Amino acid sequence: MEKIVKNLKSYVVVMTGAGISAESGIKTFRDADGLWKNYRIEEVASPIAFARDPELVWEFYLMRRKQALECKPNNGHIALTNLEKAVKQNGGKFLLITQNVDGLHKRAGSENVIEIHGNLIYSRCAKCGEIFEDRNIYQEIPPYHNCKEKGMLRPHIVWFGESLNPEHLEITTNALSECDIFIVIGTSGVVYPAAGFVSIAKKFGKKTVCVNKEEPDNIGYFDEFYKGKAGELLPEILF
Ligand code: BV8
Repeated sequence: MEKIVKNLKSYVVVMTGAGISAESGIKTFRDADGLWKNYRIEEVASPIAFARDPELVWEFYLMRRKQALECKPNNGHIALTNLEKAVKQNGGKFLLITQNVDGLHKRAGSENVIEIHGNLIYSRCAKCGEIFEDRNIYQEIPPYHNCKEKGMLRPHIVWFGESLNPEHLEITTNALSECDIFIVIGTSGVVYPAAGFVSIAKKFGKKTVCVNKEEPDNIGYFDEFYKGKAGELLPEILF
């Protein structure tokens, strides 16, 4: 089968979404049985929702934190770890941008990863701002920080209406301007600014490739589209 990355001495940038974790048993957002079927986004994934009902928001995120800790990386995650190793061994460069908050890429061994929407196993103090690794499945919610201001803890997640980390955006824009190929895997192409990264890559004249179970919303920006499941396709077609 034709390979996506034909020259390993390239600068390869990959972006993933919830679809790459589906075969690990983690629900996506917008598929038929997706997360947003049981919860309205506005009720659980925005600062207003958190101010209005911190218990409901913590319930939602602790359910996902527990699930993420119980799940394992699948062949799709592992194929990307292997691609990163092969590219680096051949003098190429590699960056993995993920919208996912489940931490599975790092657990699969990916090294150069930026988690642009945060990570479920980190919490942040709403008062002192400290961000720390937190695997607790709290019984008492919302939890409070042990700092002197006793701030309420929140998930270290980028919610709707919140800006992404400017450093992540700078790394992403630089990578899209310098890379040879931009591969987008397992995302519906609905949420911005992430869904707009492929149009930036196109503006810089880069090769753009999509691997997805179905056509994403922004399919028009891709030079190549491989339809199927990441866990099955990636080990065969990446390199
Ligand atoms: C921002 C954390 C500037 C939460 C997420 C009005 C007010 C404010 C903002 C907006 C607004 N209107 C629009 C916006 C911008 C908004 C946005 O884009 N909204 C959308 C809904 C239109 N964006 C933002 O708010 C962003 N911030 O713009 O800041 C700003 C500031 C103030 C005011 C205005 C603007 C912040 C966006 C980040 C939101 N946080 N996550 C959480 O995770 O709990 S987004 C959430 O969606 C997840 O991170 C997820 O990763 C992301 C994208 O979803 P996907 O990963 O694509 O998942 P999905 O289920 O949709 O698709 C899965 C795909 O996989 C499918 O195509 C399926 O076919 C495929 N698939 C399934 N199985 C497989 C597979 N493919 C391969 N193999 C398989 N096995």
